[in-house]
Amino acid sequence: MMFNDLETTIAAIATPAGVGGVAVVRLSGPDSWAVTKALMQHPKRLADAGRVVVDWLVDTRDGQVLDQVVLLPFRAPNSYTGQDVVEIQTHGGRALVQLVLQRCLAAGATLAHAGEFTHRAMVCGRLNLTQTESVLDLIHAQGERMVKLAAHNMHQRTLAGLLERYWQAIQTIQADMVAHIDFPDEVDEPDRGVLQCRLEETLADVQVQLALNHRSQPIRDGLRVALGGAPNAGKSSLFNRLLQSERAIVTPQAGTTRDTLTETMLVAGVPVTLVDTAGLRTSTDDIEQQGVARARHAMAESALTLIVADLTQPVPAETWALLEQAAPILWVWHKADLIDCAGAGPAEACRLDSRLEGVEQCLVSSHTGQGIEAVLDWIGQQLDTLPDIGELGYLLSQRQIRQLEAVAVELQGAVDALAQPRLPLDLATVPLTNALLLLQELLGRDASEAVLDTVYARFCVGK
Ligand SMILES: Nc1nc2c(ncn2[C@@H]2O[C@H](COP(=O)(O)OP(=O)(O)OP(=O)(O)O)[C@@H](O)[C@H]2O)c(=O)[nH]1
Ligand SMILES: [Mg+2]
Repeated sequence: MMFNDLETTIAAIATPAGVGGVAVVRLSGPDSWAVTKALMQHPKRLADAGRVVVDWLVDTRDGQVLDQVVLLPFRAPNSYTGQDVVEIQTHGGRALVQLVLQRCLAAGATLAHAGEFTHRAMVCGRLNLTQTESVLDLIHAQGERMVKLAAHNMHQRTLAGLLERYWQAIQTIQADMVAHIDFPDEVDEPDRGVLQCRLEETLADVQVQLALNHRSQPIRDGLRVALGGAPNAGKSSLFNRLLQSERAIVTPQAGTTRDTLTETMLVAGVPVTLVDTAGLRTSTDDIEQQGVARARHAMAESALTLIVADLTQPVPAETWALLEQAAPILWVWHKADLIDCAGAGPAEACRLDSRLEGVEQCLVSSHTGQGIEAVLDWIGQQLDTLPDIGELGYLLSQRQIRQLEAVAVELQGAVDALAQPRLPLDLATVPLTNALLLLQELLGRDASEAVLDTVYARFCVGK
């Protein structure tokens, strides 16, 4: 992506489209103050950085006022981008904020590309690449846990610190090798065994981080929890009760839910996507067959499964078969409000069934709300196994994970080369150089255009 050069003053709407209390047009670049002044009724009021100004903006074409606005002026380098910046807070109307932006462009500003403000912050040294990426994570965070991790990284540069440590360790090892390769007469050949050990230590550290990050992805992407069971077991009712919303259709007719339905809620600060599915049974109806196939697929894909069984009915074979799943299971004895009714008998017997040995079970009624907390607690317990901020530091994105995996492959290559005494030392330095380049890219030093493009492509205009 071609960003404007830093001498160009850029402008964009920084708030989402729509009607709201306030909208923000942001300007960055050497002329941001001048552009703003051109629109102000009392331009002299914009005199000091950091002093909030209230004024009217005027449409220069007809002299009519546009809005009473709040102006936040910043002087370089003390701003988000590191340049002169003005943030114009208008009232949050779709047409109004567009008009203010248009007038800024007419007064000399250029429309910013997506992510261009943050890109400038990086170019001007206000943020490094890993902080830039956590700005993005913060904006896209769906739950409290991800918000805290992203903010922690912006604040503490945790990821940069970690990558820097790897970089230093690898660089020192490589330097020891190169010293001997370049000056064989003056520098003794370093002990290959010792070098190998040192590299293995760094490699192990990288692998621990990768494993930790793979395990923690639900904090970023959410956890899928499928509800499965027989038709009429009350899956959709439970789905609605957990979401506290009448999202799914519920009827006394077996086979009501056909397609899978998904909805996301937060549990312990982590996004949890509930998946309601069609009741499992053999059917000649083509639509229902497809629904059942989708239900099975949804359960196979989910991280957790809630098996819903109507406790007034015998448990059908298809429901028992769900116990074969690999994902952790909670067996929900449903319709607990009917427990005293005549039909409760079969379930009593089933509860003692040896097939349920070691399976967590709970008694739930979606009608009365009984046991709903227990279901949420169980999901919460599964989330307790996710590492906390102290252990994790920062949650890598998929791009960063792929890059760090490539670092691990290069380190393994160097370890393997060192393990073969007959191979010249030079051969072990090649993968180390590759590993250093990969780390440099992650840190945003010498980051290629392509890498920056992937990062900034996810930004919105105005950030
Ligand atoms: N007494 C009682 N009835 C319930 C409860 N939950 C659901 N029902 C009833 O059971 C019937 C089926 O409920 P649904 O939620 O549609 O069941 P489902 O498992 O989604 O059914 P399908 O979509 O057909 O697979 C409805 O008449 C509900 O009112 C409950 O906790 N107690
Ligand atoms: Mg249903």
